Amino acid sequence: MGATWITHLSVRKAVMPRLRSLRRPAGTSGAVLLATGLAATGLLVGWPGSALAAPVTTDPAQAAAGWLAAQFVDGDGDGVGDHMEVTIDLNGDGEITDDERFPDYGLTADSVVALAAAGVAGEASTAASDYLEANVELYVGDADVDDDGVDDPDGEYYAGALAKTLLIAAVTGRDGADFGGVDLVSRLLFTETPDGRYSDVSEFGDFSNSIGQSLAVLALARTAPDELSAEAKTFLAGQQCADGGPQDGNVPLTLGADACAAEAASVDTTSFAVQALRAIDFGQSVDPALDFLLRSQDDDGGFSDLGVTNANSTGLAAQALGPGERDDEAVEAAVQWLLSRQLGCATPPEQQGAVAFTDGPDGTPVFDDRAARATVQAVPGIVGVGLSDVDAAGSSAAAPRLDCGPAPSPSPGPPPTDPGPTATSTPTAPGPTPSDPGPTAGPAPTGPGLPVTGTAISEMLLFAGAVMVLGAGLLLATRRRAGLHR
Ligand SMILES: [Ca+2]
Ligand SMILES: [Ca+2]
Ligand SMILES: [Ca+2]
Ligand SMILES: [Ca+2]
Repeated sequence: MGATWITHLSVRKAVMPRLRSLRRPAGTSGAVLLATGLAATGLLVGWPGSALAAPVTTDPAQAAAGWLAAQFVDGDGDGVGDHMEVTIDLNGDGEITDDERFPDYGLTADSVVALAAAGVAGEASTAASDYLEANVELYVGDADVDDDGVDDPDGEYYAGALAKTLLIAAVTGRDGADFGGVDLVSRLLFTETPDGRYSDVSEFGDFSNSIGQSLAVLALARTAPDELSAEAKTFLAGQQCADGGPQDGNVPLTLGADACAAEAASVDTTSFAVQALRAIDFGQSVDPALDFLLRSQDDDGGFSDLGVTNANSTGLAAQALGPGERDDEAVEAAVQWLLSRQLGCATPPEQQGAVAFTDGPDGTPVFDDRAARATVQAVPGIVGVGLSDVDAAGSSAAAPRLDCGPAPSPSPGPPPTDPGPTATSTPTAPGPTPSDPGPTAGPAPTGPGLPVTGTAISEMLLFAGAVMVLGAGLLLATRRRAGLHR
């Protein structure tokens, strides 16, 4: 399907910021909440027939990565899944047609990181990276508006997307200076302000945040360390709370926010920032940020953001705390929390291997539309590899599936009696349906696409309206609205 829905420049410019809004909080609980908006949409397409021949594994991280690869949709028609998709029921008829399916570039990139962390699914990783290259300007912005081969100052440069894509180039061993024909390094540097902030250059405003800053520092440290300015290092370090109080070491999502305010506490953002700061010499210690994370850990080993203990935050914190860095027991507890949320052999085949976002009301992992976004963050945490080190080199080609005995076959056979080897994954109840994530699952739709309190969902519905109407006034209102919570 590719970009057939974006054919005219004005339409592209209208839609691009919506996509940016969609991907912007990737890796945050906000993104997780967004994933709720994928309800009833077919993002989770189930296990493709070809995957039935996939090798099996008892390794939790590899099984989770294999599940992720199985969610990839085939965008270029070669029969190989290559990207994650977001679907939006624009006309509200309860069904998803082809023009209501959109690539989710940010989640696709996150998936590449997860596959690399697990060291499997090299074929899927290559397909996804090729897809990101082929569509790079739809994600990072079209800086060369007139397509004369020279970037234009009045083009679109999205700092966070440029940073994440450059990180993908590093992870996959591709040339960040020629990624799909785009010099990601020079474009990212173009967004740097004199004070060291990587800011969106866009006619729609600047929505850059601390996660993007962290990704930019990480990506440049890996690909072009000489281009990492002293200002950029100190700018990120300067986002931390340093008052010695309960939020000391916290890095808020919003740049320039009061980092010491209770409402600015963010396990997710701090976890990204720790990884970036650890990758550079910025003249200070990362200990305060690590201490903040350790103070934030729940008694059961999990981490929460926005009040919900979840696999995203726990996976990110596990990446940041890292094995052997500060507190092995804290890391091990976080990993165990993640493993106990992995869907095991007692669940339907299309769920096996996924890591649930959180628990349902009955205390068992709930499989819903947030699973993909949760799993991409959980895998590197389980493996114990961070964003400064994760590398796709040497990954095996195939995407394995969790070893649950004989694969399901069209002809009815004896039911599998072996519950499977993943002792840590023992959900026995099927849990609530995706349309009923339960009261502990955070903002969630009460029906297809209907938000309760999720701002990301509101954003999504506004996006949907914008796509349908493409009215300048509505777009402006959408933009303004979208900016309210970031
Ligand atoms: Ca393909
Ligand atoms: Ca529809
Ligand atoms: Ca262009
Ligand atoms: Ca140009």
